[in-house]
Amino acid sequence: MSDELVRTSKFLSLILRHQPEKIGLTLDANGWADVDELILRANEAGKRLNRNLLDRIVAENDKKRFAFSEDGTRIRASQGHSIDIDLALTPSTPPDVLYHGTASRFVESIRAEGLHSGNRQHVHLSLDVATATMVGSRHGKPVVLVIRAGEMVAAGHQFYLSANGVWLTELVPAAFIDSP
Ligand code: HQG
Repeated sequence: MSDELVRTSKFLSLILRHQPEKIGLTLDANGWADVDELILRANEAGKRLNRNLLDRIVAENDKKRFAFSEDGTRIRASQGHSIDIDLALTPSTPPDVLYHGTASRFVESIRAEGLHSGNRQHVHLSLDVATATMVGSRHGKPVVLVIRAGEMVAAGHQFYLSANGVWLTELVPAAFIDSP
């Protein structure tokens, strides 16, 4: 992705996941923004944005962070929100084991308290160790925790698969976490 696409993608993450009010935008209950309104408000706030840029970001974004509605008139972030919206995902059955990448300095606290979602709506879990390692590196020296997702399902926990392949759950009690 070009520098402009990366910059615009970061701007969209801020607006569509955390602070739509920063440009006077309102998301609907499921986190969707009207595309025309988003472009208008962004331009009013001095940010270059148009339909072509949005099309390229949705198609080329490395993690497919954003998706259009079926009719193409609305756009939302597929996961990662701190604001209270309902992605309206259907619970699905995860593989028996998922992974969570974190930083080594958090491990002791996670062992004691389990994983909580912090500012976000969900705990984010990865399908493979490589992805989890990249997620953990964002915070420091990466450590990959093994999450016994199958046992969590048996114990009544719900899991959701975001449109861009991230597994989400509300919290992970310490009893279901294996750490190195
Ligand atoms: C940690 C990126 C201490 C948790 C990624 C993590 C992901 C605890 C941090 C998505 C804890 C929260 C989300 C406890 C959790 N004690 N630390 N009890 N419970 N933590 O950024 O999962 O690029 O909110 O381990 O790819 O790192 O934004 O979550 O280190 O999918 O699209 O608290 O963000 O996607 O950090 O990342 P975050 P995350 P995007």
